[in-house]
Amino acid sequence: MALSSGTGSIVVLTGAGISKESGLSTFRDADGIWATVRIEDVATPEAFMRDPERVHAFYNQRRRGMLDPSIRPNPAHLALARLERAWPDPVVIVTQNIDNLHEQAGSTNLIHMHGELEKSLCAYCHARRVNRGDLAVGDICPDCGQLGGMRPDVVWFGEMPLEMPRIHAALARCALFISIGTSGNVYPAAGFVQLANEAGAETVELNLEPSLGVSFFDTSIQGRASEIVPEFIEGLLAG
Ligand code: BV8
Repeated sequence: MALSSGTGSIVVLTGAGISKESGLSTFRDADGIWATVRIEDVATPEAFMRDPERVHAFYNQRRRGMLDPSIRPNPAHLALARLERAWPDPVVIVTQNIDNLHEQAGSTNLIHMHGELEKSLCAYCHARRVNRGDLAVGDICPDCGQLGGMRPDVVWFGEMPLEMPRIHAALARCALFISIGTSGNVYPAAGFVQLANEAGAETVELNLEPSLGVSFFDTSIQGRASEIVPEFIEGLLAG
């Protein structure tokens, strides 16, 4: 088993809490995003059909915020990139986050199951492109030339998260599952710990406070990600 043997593949699930100390808001903390705007108004396909300008404004503001040079990876992101380089077996990060902080920290084996704010998606031809500017209703798709289909490449509620077969395959063979900075509110991500348990993996939660799924974890450590994640990873690498 990973914690004792120093081998075996690792799946890491991250949520908004890992990016909090980098300056990005979480969703369900008292000062979180859903405290000021409703999911139904900005994070569903129906919202986009009903009021695309409002949805574009919501994501354009978050994209500008994320791309501010002051928003940088914190020691938790950096510790995960070090784990990927130093661990003898595969380490994959499955992130619910749509920010680019894991990439900036140097992680490469990374799955953005809820999409990426730094990409656009055409609702007509499904082309994905890196996009760092504002998106608007009047945008024409550079790939198919159609008007009005450009959207942030983000998985909204009611839409299927990305790369689920790849995620399930990684969970089925992992020896260690680490969940960091997520409240365990949103499925299917919140159910991954149970799949890891079924695979016989050790399961660890590193979070500011116990998540809704804390009872499914073998170990739960509370604290700020920038402190407890590097500490945990150094302990893992020290064997
Ligand atoms: C799906 C992208 C099915 C957008 C997001 C009815 C109809 C349809 C579906 C459902 C339904 N009822 C339930 C569902 C399932 C639904 C769901 O789970 N709803 C919940 C609200 C009940 N899920 C879905 O809809 C998913 N799709 O089910 O599809 C399907 C089947 C077949 C075919 C087609 C479809 C899609 C879900 C994805 C939605 N998109 N994000 C965007 O970002 O704008 S989810 C959203 O919540 C966030 O993006 C984030 O990814 C996710 C989870 O939030 P967290 O990351 O956990 O953040 P949170 O604030 O909640 O928690 C932060 C934690 O960090 C806290 O615990 C805090 O204590 C901690 N913390 C804070 N500071 C620190 C810290 N920890 C450490 N250090 C710190 N410093």
